[in-house]
Amino acid sequence: MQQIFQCVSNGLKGTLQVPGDKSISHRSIMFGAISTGVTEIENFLLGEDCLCTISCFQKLGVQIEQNGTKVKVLGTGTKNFTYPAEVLDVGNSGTTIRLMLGILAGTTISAELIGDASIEKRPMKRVVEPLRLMGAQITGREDGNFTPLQVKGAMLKGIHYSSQIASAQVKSAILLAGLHAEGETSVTEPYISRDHTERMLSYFGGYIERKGTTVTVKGRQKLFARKIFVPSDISSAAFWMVAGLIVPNSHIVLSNVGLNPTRDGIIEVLKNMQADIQISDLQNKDFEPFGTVEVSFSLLQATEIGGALIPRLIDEIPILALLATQANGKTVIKDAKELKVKETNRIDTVVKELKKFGAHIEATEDGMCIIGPTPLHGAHVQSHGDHRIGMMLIVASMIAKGETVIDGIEAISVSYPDFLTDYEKLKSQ
Ligand code: SPQ
Repeated sequence: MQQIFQCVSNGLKGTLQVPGDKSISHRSIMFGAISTGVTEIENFLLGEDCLCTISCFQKLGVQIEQNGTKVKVLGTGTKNFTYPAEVLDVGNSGTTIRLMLGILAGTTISAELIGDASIEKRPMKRVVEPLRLMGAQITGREDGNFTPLQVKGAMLKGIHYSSQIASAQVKSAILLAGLHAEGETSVTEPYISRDHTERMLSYFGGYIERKGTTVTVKGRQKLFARKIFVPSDISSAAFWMVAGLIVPNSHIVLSNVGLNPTRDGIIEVLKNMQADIQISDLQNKDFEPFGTVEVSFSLLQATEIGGALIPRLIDEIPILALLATQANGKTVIKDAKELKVKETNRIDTVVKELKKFGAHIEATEDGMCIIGPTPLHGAHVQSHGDHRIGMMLIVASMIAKGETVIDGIEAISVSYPDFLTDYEKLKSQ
């Protein structure tokens, strides 16, 4: 689907609560399904990715009731999963397929997992390999690196796994499998990736231990249903943080934004760039911190982003690249090779599409360099089917002089179906 956008003439103003966190929403269904009792979820993300997670667990016989953003999971544990009559289709969601492989590996169920054209290209060996070391039986295209994948439940044993990449999906798949394995399972990563799985596991009554970058779980644990409030997704809020900073005359307040320290790298970067950003009303309800984020139009300085910061803001790099086009000086983003295996190769798609607006941006081996500030002009661009590229392009259109035509706008429904409605609200206040 194609849509035409004009630049914003009078600033963006107002208060928004962006939808629930995608990573936490997925995990709330998964933990609800593998524990015993009724898990009641509030502010669940109704994005396509999370709806795929619901549908996959329903196909495994788990009862899930949905009423708007309130969801109930009637958990009876993995022992009561039933053989799915159909393949499990994860759509566009890397989190769904990788974490489900971990969950299914130690059950008595056999299932086939498939996804869309983007999922078909995303590497699965990163989870299949450690799961096989635990005894998992997984087959698939190119020795199990690509979908379709078949998993046949097996007896698992705990391992210690040292991961070469800081990936929450790799870590979570192994830990989830570890819950149904004999003995202890631990994962060490080069830097700490998002820790939602660890937090939720202990919130559901499980035992988990962290020492530095190593996390350990005990096998054969029992988990118990809980009430969950899903904070707003910082990765979705990021688009409005950047819009508020680069669209002249803007002031945006974002409420209940998840501020988990393993996800809040963007706040640190924005402060380094001298952005006018304030955090208030910090709360620590249940197991995930959240608060209010307020931004105003700012004159920004270039920065360098790399190392341990990368996993803390990996999904925000497309929108940070746009922000860097408006900052004074050369911004360097490095150590971010992981961008190449997301919904698209996000180094290539970001650089290619921002160049069309007139940005001075070049790809590097492990990231990109951006020189600013550069006035952008309207362009004919495309999302490449990647939700984060689609939303970044809409924000670019807000400051691009003239008309911007965006192809593939429907991709945004993966994580933020109401993005354009929220845009209208901020324009009209
Ligand atoms: O779920 P999916 O498709 O992998 O989604 C993305 C995204 O931009 O929404 C990545 F493309 O987020 C990942 C994130 O990059 C979600 C995630 C999680 O919930 O555990 C972890 C990160 O991926 P990884 O590979 O670093 O573990």
